[in-house]
Amino acid sequence: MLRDDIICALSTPQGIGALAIIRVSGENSHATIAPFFNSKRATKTGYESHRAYFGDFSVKEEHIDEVLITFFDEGKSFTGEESFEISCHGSPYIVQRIMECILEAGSRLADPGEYTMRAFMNGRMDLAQAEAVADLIHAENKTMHDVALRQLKGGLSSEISSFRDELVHFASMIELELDFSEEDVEFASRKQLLNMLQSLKTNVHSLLDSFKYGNAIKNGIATAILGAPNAGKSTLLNALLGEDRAIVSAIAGTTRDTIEDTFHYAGLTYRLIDTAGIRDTEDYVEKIGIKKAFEQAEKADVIFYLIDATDPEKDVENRIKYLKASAPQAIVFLCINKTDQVDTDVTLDLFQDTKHDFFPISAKSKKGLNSLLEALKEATAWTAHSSSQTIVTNARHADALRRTSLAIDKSINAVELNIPGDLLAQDLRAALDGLGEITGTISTDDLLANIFSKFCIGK
Ligand SMILES: Nc1nc2c(ncn2[C@@H]2O[C@H](COP(=O)(O)OP(=O)(O)OP(=O)(O)O)[C@@H](O)[C@H]2O)c(=O)[nH]1
Ligand SMILES: [Mg+2]
Repeated sequence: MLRDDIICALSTPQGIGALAIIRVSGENSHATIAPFFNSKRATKTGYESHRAYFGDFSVKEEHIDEVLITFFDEGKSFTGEESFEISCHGSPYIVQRIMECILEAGSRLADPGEYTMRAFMNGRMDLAQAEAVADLIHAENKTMHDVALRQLKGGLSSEISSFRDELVHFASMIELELDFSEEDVEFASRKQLLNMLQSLKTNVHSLLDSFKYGNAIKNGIATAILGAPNAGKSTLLNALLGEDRAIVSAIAGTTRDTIEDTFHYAGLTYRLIDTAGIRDTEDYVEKIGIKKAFEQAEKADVIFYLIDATDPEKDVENRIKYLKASAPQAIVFLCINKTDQVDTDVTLDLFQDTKHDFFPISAKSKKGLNSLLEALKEATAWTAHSSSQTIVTNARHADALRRTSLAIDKSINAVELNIPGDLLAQDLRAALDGLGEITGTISTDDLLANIFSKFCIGK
């Protein structure tokens, strides 16, 4: 899969900017700029690794730009190959002309993620670290940034490797026993193996458990806004986002489809989901919207249930009971909206009997939203983690850990039941394979293509 040709790409965003960076990587790649780059210092010393050279980039008589080029020797670069970065002025015309020259001189456009894939193939990083590069670029909040950086520095990889090392030791002993099967020898103590498997099981489970946090950190904490039509759900969505994302109107049944957007608060990301107002209706489209609202509730981590203080529902207690039964995983916040329109004392009295905590708010005037958000922050503090803890954020890793965990259970079973070594060896191998998939010790071309195709071009 690894090709040894020279690749180039614009690594900074397209469009006008102060500067642009073009990356070139591959064996003997410096030859592609030899006809165009004229630098006084490079003429005297040649190119040294990790040094920047200032000079003119020209094609025959056409002076294209003044550029700064940084060189990296083979074995010392991000990709592990000889490579360099051209820093030029951020004009689309200049970028296009420089790229044309390098392409004509014998390189080709890089595929998405090809630099990182080369870094992986050349052993500069493992697969979990390569995936962390994409996570780091896409990190939208401090927590996600911390987790991605930790993974990039090998946090997850070193834990997985230490699990593998222990397993490899026992797996090879059991396989050795198979070679001497006639002689009834036991190279691996079953007691020690069992202890190791039990502790591995605990460790794998704790990593798997962290995926719940990891998923919330990466994709946002699913926060559904539900309630009767006209309760002010879309107004609340807009107020929290600070923009007119959803249509607001006094007509009940305005929102039909679900509307999602991300919202950041106190270093955490929430995926706010506005839904169709819940009521009995014969309208076909509205019915579909209401069904979708319940589906969102069933998947939500948090539900804001809005009640219109000017027109409260009669059977609030039952509604909340029903909601909590259909979405037992969710934390429900009862929000009494439009309190700007009513005497607050009367409202509080009205809902005092609900036996639930509730938040008097006005989505329109944004009154009470701070208290609601502070309560939200506290209720979702489970997504906070200690910086020393490794967190799994990638569904692919979680899937591999799940398979590893199954194989460990089978191995424990095999040891306890004193099952023949060949079957035990097979289960231990399966556990090793699951772990190996995470760091890429075991990978297929399809898997790699799938992972790296999601990267940006130039990374
Ligand atoms: N006075 C006041 N009016 C509000 C408040 N929140 C919403 N409204 C008004 O209530 C009406 C309905 O608001 P929406 O946000 O469209 O309500 P919704 O719950 O999304 O309604 P559907 O999409 O039909 O289910 C609009 O006229 C809003 O301006 C509030 O806090 N105070
Ligand atoms: Mg609406």
